[in-house]
Amino acid sequence: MKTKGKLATAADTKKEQLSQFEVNATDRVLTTNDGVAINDNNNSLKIGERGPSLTEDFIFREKLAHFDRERIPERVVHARGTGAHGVFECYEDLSEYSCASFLSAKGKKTPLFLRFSTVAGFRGSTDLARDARGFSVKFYTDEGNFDLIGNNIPVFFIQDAMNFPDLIHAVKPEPHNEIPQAASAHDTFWDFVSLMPEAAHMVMWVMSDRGIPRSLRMMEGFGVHTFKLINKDGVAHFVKFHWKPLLGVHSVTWNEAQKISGYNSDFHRQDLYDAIDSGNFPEWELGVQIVSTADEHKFSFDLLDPTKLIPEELVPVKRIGKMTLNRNPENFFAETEQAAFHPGRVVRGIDFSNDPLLQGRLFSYSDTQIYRLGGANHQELPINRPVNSVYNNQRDGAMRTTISKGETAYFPNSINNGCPYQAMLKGEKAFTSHEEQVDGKKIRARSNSFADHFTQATLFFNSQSPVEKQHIINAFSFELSKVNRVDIRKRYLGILSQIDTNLTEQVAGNLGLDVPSKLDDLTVHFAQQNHPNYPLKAPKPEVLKSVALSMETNSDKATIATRKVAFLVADGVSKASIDALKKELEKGGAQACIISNKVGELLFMEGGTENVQHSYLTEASVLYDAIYIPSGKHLEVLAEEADFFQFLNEAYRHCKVICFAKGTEKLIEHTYFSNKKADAGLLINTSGDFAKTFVQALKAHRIWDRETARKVPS
Ligand code: HDE
Repeated sequence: MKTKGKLATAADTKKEQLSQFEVNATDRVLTTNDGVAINDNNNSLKIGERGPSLTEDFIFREKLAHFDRERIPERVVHARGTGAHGVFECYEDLSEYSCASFLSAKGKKTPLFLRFSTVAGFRGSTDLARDARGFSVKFYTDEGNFDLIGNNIPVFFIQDAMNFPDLIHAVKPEPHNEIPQAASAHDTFWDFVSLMPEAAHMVMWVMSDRGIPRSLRMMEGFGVHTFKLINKDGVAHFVKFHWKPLLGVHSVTWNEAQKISGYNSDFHRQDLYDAIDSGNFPEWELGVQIVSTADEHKFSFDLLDPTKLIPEELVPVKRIGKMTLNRNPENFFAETEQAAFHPGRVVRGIDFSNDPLLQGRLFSYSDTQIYRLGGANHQELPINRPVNSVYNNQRDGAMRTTISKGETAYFPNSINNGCPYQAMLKGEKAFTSHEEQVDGKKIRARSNSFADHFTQATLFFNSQSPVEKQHIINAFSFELSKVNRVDIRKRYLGILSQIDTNLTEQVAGNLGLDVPSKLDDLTVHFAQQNHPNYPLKAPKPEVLKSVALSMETNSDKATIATRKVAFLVADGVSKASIDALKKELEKGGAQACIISNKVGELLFMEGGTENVQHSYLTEASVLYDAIYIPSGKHLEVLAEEADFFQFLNEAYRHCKVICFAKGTEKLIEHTYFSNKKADAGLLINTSGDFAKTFVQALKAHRIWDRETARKVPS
C-alpha cells in the first residue's frame, strides 16, 4: 500500500495523487489491517471443531467489527448518485472578468470530479425517477478546489433556504409509512407546492421530459444561482453558469422511465460507466451568462431570485471551456460516496451573490459533510484533497491523517518565522472577498422583486414544442391523479390557471375537475406571509418564448454517437444483413447490440457463428434507442417469441426508429401497428441506402409525429 510520501506536494494531477492511495491486491497475501498474514479466512477460532468460539480471535473480531461500521449516513438529499473523473480545458483567457487561475489561459487543463444524482430517492433507488438531477463538479484547480454544484434544471423550487427542510420533507417518502420511494407523485409534495406558488416554475421543468433524461451524458447543467466573477482589479460581474452537453439534450418518455426502473434501475449509472469504460468520453461546454453589476436591476426579474433564469435571448451564453469525463472511479465508496461538495468552496476570482438560497447553502453543505463523513478532517480524504498544498494551523480531530511537523500551531508566531505566512506577504495571490457595499436593516423579509411566480413558468410552457407541451400535461395528470386528496388537486389547478389556460383545461379534464379561475385562497394566504399584498402585479417580461428552453427545437447538434440499436435476431439470421446496418452505425459512433433468444453462440445463415451477450430474457426495448430486424432464415423462430413482439410494440409506442429488412416485413402483421403506414422512422422492406436513412431518422431521436398523430400516451 503506497500511502507514504508527500501526498499534497507530489501530485501534478488528481490521478497521480489518488494513485498514491490505491491498493491492488493482485498477487498479494491476505492480511489483517495490521498487516498480519491470514491463513484461514473461512473458520473462526474455536475450542474443538464444534466450538465454542474464542473472543481472542482478533482476526474474526477485526473482520466483523469493520463490517459492522461499513455504512455512513447517506446524503439527506441527492443520496442516489454516480461519479466520474475528468478534465476541464479552458478555451480562452477570461481574466477580463475573473482572475480564477483555471480560467486564465487558452488550453489550460484542470482535473475534476463530477457527481450526478437524483434528489428525492434513497441511495438504492431507481435512476429513472421523475426528478431534478444533481450536477456537482469539483475542480481541482492549482489555486485550490472550486465546487460548482448545480442541477439539470436552471431554477429552484424555493427562494429562501429557510424553506429547504420543509420542501425536502414534503417530497421524500411520507414519514408514517415511508412511501413512495423516489417519487414526487404523492400528497405531501403536491400539498407543499400547491401552497408555495414560488415553486411553480421549477415544477414545470420537473414535469417536463427534463425530469426523465435519456442519459446523464445528455443533460444540461446549471449553476442555478447568480454568482460573481471578480477580476484582478476587484471588479465584479454577475454570472450564471451553464453546462451544454455535446451529445445534445434528450429524454425518455414517462412510460419508458417506469419500465426502465424495472428492467434496470441502474440504467443511468450503467450508461455513464459503460460509455467512459469504452472510451466514449462524454463532453460538456461550460457557458457563462455575464451581467455587469451596473445592470443588476435592469431585468423584469431579480437576479438574486433562484426561481428565475436569464433568457438566453437577453444575455447570450458564452462558451468558455470544455469538460471531458474520461475516467471511472476505482472504488465507488472511496471516491463517489465520500466526495464532499460545498457551494462555499470557491477560489480567487469567484464569489457569491446575495441570493438567499445560495447564502443558506453556504452553511448547510459543510455542516452536513462534518456529520456525514464523521468530522472536520473529511477534506483530507483522497477524493476531497486539493492538488495544491495545504498549510495551516488547524490540528487534530477525528481521523487526522496529516502529520504536521514542528512546534507551532498558532499565528502569529516567531518560532517558525511566522509560517505559514499570510498570502501576499511575498506577492502571492489570495482569495479576497468582493468589496460590496451593503447597508440595511436586520429584518426577516422577502423582497417584492421576488413576488412574481408565474411569468417564467408561462415562458417555459410557451417555449415548448406541441409534443413537449403534451408530455407536461400528461405528467401533471399522472402526478395529480396519484394525489389522494381532491382539495390538493384542485388547489394545484389554481396554480396552473395562472400559467396557461389550455394546460389547466387539459389537466382538469384528465382529473375530472372544473377549471378554477384563480389561485386557491389558502395559497394566497401562505403567499401573503412573504408578500402582504400578494398577488402583486407581475412586471412585463422581456421575452415571451425562448428557444433554449425546448429540448426539441434546441437540438442543434444532431448525432447518433453512443446510441444503442437493438438487432433482433435468432439462429439463421443473415450476417450480411446485420453488417449492412452495423457498419453505418459504427461510422457514426452508435452501437449495434445483437439480441437473440439465447445468449452464447449465434448461427448465421451464411455459416459461421458469433458470441451473443444479450437475450430476450434480460433485455427490453426501453433499454435501446432503435430497433432493427435483419433478413435471414430466422423468422419462424422470431414469430414464436412473445418478447420479440413486445420489443416491436414498445419501440413503436415510444416513437423509436424501427427497421424491417427485406423479407422480414410480414412480422409486422403480429404487432399492434400492423395497419400503420411507414413513417420517417418506420422503415419497411428496406434495400439500397437504407442504412443512411436509418441513421438520419435516428438523429432525430424520436419520431414524435407518430405520437401526435395517434395520441399514444407518453
Ligand atoms: Fe443542495 N444539498 N441544498 N441544492 N444539493 C445537498 O449536501 C441544500 C440546492 C445539490 O453530489 C446536501 O452533501 C440546502 C440547490 C446537489 O454530493 C445538503 C439548499 C441546488 C447536491 C444540501 C439546497 C442544489 C446537493 C445533502 C437550499 C442546485 C448533491 C448532502 C438552500 C443549485 C451533491 C450534501 C453531491 C446536496 C442542502 C438547494 C444541488 C443537505 C440547504 C438550489 C447537486 O447539504
